[in-house]
Amino acid sequence: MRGALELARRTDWTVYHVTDTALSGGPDRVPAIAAAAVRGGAGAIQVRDKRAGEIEIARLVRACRAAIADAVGTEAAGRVRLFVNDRVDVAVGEGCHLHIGQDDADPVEARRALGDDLLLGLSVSTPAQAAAAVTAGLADVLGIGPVRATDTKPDAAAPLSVAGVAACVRALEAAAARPAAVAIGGIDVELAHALGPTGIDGICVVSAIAVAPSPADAARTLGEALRSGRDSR
Ligand code: TZP
Ligand code: MG
Repeated sequence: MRGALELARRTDWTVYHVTDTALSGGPDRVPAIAAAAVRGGAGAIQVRDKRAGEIEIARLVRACRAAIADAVGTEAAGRVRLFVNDRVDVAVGEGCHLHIGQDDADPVEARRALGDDLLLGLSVSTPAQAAAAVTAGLADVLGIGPVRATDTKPDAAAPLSVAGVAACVRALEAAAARPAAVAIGGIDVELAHALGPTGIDGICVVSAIAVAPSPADAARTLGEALRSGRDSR
């Protein structure tokens, strides 16, 4: 098994925060919010900014990495997976993990550029796409969504609902080396709890953390909600 898939297994995906520069109030706020999310238990952070160029995104990645290490220390920070959205160049340049959508970089090219040890995340919106991702064997973590419609990504695919997420997770179950799976899109505390029984490894959120009065408390509460939902199954 390649190193990245092993790394995915050693990752706490329970809460995964995707940054949003505009929602956060500007690029200077992004690292502090990412660090607070980690203090609240987030095990993965993705730097996502559709408007910024390569240099600005690389700067954001470095600033988030530094803020996380400051917040929790280098040892705990080493357990946090830092991703960049879409930008193969930044992932390779900064040595961070990469998340791509169905219409972004070619996963074969992305996998080749990342090598065996950096994680490749891939968005899937249907059980068929989830099954195809397993067959292709390139992704280490799948972002399954949107669970429900969200203003954060108005052009997202049709909402899956909790039942659709469960169907995507089932599509992964037959695989010997299955990627990790996180649900995304419109997730708040209530929906996090409802997703617990689907068998999902984690929830991926933008606004529920980025605009919360306390991003750390929001991350903590979301994690508790998913875990309590798992226990209730
Ligand atoms: N991909 C599918 S939905 C989404 C992305 C990036 C946005 C999720 O944002 P929010 O604010 O957590 O609903
Ligand atoms: Mg994309």
